[in-house]
Amino acid sequence: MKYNQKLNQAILTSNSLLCIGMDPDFNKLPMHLMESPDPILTFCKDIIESTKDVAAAYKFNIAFFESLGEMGWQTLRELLTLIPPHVLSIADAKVGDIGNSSEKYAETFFDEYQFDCVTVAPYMGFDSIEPFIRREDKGIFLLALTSNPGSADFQRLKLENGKYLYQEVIDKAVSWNKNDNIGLVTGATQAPDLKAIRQQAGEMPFLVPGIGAQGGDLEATIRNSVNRQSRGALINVGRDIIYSSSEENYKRIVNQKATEYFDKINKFRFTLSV
Ligand code: NUP
Repeated sequence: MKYNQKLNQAILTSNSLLCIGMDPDFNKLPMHLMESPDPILTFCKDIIESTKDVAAAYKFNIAFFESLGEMGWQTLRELLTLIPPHVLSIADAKVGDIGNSSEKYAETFFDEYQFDCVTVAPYMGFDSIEPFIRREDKGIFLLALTSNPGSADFQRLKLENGKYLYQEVIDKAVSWNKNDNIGLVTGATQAPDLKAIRQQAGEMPFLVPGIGAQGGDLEATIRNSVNRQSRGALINVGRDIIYSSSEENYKRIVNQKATEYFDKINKFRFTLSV
């Protein structure tokens, strides 16, 4: 199946734009999990179990798994088998290197781990991106205007042609999108700019982190980033959902929190603003 078809099917089948941010941090786990033989694995399994009915995608931030050593990669492999088949799996690894090396990153995430897509940094240009977009069944989210304060350091630099650097990235992404498998990472903390980015990017999918712990405005984010079909954006929420309770019954609370996001996101994308 073509990547874009898979992405659209994930959104339609789940009736959701919610992407669950899988960023497991040992120090933030509910205390009672310390008795489990593998607290991180148990936690992540519980999170998937409690959110899979409202999720369109899961985004695994690779740093949180790599930092666990070999166990981390093993955990990742096991967790990927638990993602429902219609749901999109995203490797948030922000890769991109000379072509020869990018090929290996593509093999790692697409073949060895079978992710549907990966986040890629645009800094090294087309040949660093091509190995990821060559394949029609896989996709990328290219960092455009990120959610962090440092995003202004480079992304908002004005070029000689009058555009911001991030706008140039978007224009290039549009021109490279022959296989319909490029999306953009656009931060929810940049909500006012998302409207213009949507206009510039056409129907391209967005991956939008920055809701919850980073304080992005959910309503403005949704209204400004969805495409003409009220789709085309995956709204990532990590800490605000996965650490919403540290009690023994945390699975129920996590489910409630994720369902609240699911409902609010759908309300904002399907109703006009007042
Ligand atoms: O611009 C970006 N902002 C961002 O927070 C691009 C990202 N990939 N992320 C990632 O999204 C970040 O590394 C983390 O994995 C997640 C946000 O998590 P949270 O703030 O919802 O907990």
